[in-house]
Amino acid sequence: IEEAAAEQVKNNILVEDARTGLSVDALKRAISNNLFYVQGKYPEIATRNDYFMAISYAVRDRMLQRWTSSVRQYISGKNKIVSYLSAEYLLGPHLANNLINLDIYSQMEQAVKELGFSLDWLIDKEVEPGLGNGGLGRLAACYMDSLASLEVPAIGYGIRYQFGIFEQAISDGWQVEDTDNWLRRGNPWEIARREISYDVKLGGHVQRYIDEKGKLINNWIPGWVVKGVAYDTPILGYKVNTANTLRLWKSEAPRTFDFQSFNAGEYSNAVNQKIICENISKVLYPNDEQIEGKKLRLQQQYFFVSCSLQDMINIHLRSGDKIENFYEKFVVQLNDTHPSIGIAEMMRLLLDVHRMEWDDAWKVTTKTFAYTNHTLLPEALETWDLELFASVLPRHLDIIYEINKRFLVDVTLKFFGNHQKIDSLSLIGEGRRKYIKMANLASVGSFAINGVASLHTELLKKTVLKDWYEFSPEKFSNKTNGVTPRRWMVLSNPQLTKLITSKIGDTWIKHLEELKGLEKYAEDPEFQQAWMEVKLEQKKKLTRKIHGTLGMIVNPESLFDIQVKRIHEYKRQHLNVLHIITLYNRIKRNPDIDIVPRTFIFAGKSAPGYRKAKLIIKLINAVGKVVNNDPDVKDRLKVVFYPNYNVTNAQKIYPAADLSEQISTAGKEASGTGNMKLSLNGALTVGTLDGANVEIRECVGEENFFLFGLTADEVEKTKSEGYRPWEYYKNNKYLREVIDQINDGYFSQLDQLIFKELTDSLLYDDQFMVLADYQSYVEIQDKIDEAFRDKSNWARMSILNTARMGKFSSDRSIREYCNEIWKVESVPVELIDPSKTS
Ligand code: C3B
Repeated sequence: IEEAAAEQVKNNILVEDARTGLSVDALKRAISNNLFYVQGKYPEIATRNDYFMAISYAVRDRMLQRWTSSVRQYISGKNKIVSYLSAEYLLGPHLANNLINLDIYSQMEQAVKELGFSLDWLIDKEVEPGLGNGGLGRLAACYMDSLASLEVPAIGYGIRYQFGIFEQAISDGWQVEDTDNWLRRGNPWEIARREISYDVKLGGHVQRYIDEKGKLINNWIPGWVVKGVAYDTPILGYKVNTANTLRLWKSEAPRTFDFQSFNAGEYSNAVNQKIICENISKVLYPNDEQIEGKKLRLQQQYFFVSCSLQDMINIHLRSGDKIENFYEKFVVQLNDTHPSIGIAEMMRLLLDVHRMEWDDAWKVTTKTFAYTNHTLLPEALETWDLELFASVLPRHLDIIYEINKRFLVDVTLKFFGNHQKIDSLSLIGEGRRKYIKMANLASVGSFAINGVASLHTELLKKTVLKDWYEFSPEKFSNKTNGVTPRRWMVLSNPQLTKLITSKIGDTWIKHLEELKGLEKYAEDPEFQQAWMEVKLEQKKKLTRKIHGTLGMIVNPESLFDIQVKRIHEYKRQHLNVLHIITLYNRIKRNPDIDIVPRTFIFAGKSAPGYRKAKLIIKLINAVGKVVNNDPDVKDRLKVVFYPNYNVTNAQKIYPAADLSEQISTAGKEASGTGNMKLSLNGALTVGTLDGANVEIRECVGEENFFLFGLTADEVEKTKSEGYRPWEYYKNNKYLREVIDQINDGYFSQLDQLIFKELTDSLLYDDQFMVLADYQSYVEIQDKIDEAFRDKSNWARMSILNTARMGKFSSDRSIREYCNEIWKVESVPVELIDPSKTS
């Protein structure tokens, strides 16, 4: 505190300023002021939300100096800005994170306490912005944190969905969805910048003519126009002056449009237009790795990408620079193919608005964009029906045809006569209907292409992007994902943070490799004990949470076996369930059997239209109901489905995990990031050689990782030789027993139909090799049972897991992107003195 105050004096800022002061007294005064002047309340009638808002505004005030200073430096300076384009940001609650990054957590805790409340109580009040589905959106949030913490100039662009990812409730074991009205109590973290807005054209047709200079003009006459308004949220770096901007676009009706209809006396028509325009940023599509080829989704993608590119060009030109140098000011990262329409939009803006020639425009475009691929699943590869595409973006279709025409000339030169190659690289697919391949548009228009874990990148080069790799191998590289240790350790596990810091100081928070320093304590019995006490404390907290939410009592001394992530067949939550039933059957056969008590905790959402995933949720709950209530089990097994998995809940679950389930079919999970957060928090992993598991195992040591299952190569080989899941069922009596029980209605009050779709797909198709991996999974789980009995050894392995996770900080990932793709450097921000800006 003293240092901060001295810093303020140095910078000539009034130490006790109500908006910037960092002392407990200044914070108290700020909160009271905000309660009175912003919320219009006095303590006797203020609600918990009023206090939450008052404290949040006090925090935001303290961020604003950093924010405006950062913006000024970026716009005026010559430095390059990273522009991250993402349809999703899964930020999680801001308050606690901002307190940590501002380094005023303890002062605020004290200030709130002196006002008669607990800070935790207010932190728990925040409704998180759930503007993403899962890993991809959360990665974007971690990357924004690391960019700011590394003082890299960056803007994140996206959509300000009015409704984020749905809220999940469980009713009779089934998932039910409710709308996520996250803005209903206001959002203290954003600033609406009404003056920053852009028009976005949609639909209509293209008029072509030759102008007086003999130049071909393409005039896009839109069917309608929407306006995008900027809503900015500051993203603070950890203990630095940098505060970057997350700029989310809200769609509205442009005024001019309303006037036309109003003038014509068509009042209801005008109102209708308003609704249609606002619809674009209304709701996040809740599908994860499954495309839904809906027109509105394409409109969303184009809407935010067009606003963002117009904004970047505007920023660039305002600094007095020429459009030809755009790529020297901005580098644009495409978070999967969702924003890849940006490549055609950039061409349109350069050609039609800034009147550049094709070759010059193409040069600028292809020096601007880089593309990250996040999945190998064929059903997640975006394509757009050509007719639908033309009805939304007629001008872009022309442009894509032209890009393709020129590109295929190069392809033909390289792969002369190879029609397979030409078909596969073409931006247009020709099936029963023609379609546009967005991964191909992203690949042709980007100077760099990366996967998100080493195995994933290798598989990309061998499978979905094989022909691209052969055509331009120099574009490819790997950038293994990472997670921010600020949110995923300092914020969510303060007790472990404290214990670690007591041994190795606190610089590991910015340099996660320093966790290595813990290795030498791994065998120290005292440290082991302290370590396991923290774990137990976190498990007790989660136990209380489970009791509060579900009314269930679980034993905090039991092994917390945790699988939390989106529900998807490839992630194989049902393999986990088969193991639970296997243990249950052992107990039923021999009620006195000695097994380690376990609490199986599941959490995750299913896409609302994904029937089999929803059925898996039902199965987990159905098995839970039987297992949890069977007296023979004597509470040795408990199955918990924790509802509404989101960032808020994840923060409470990860610290309590003993075992991290990372059991996807090898070759299917691009990286995973939950695997990193869990291991960082001292959980041991049971996993396949998939995604980043491979690298985690390399780092923590194979003796500290529970490996099982087929490798990606073996999966392919088994499939090509004709995989028959039925054989596994027939030849394994325990597996047979488990599947038969599900089928016979043992877990569904004798209803034999309910799970049939699931068991049939396991027995006769089993795309995800659940039955093939069953035996190996059960065997490794038996080893885990054994390992958990040796408390000291388990503690040692747990400590080593944390100690060796340094690589998986998103700071490391972002450094790699900066050095190897973006070529940007950090720019320390000088603070502006607000009292001296006139
Ligand atoms: C996810 C992948 O499924 C994860 O393996 C990966 O760790 C993250 O992205 C981040 O790279 N993913 C997602 O959440 N949504 C998609 N549409 C595609 C991938």
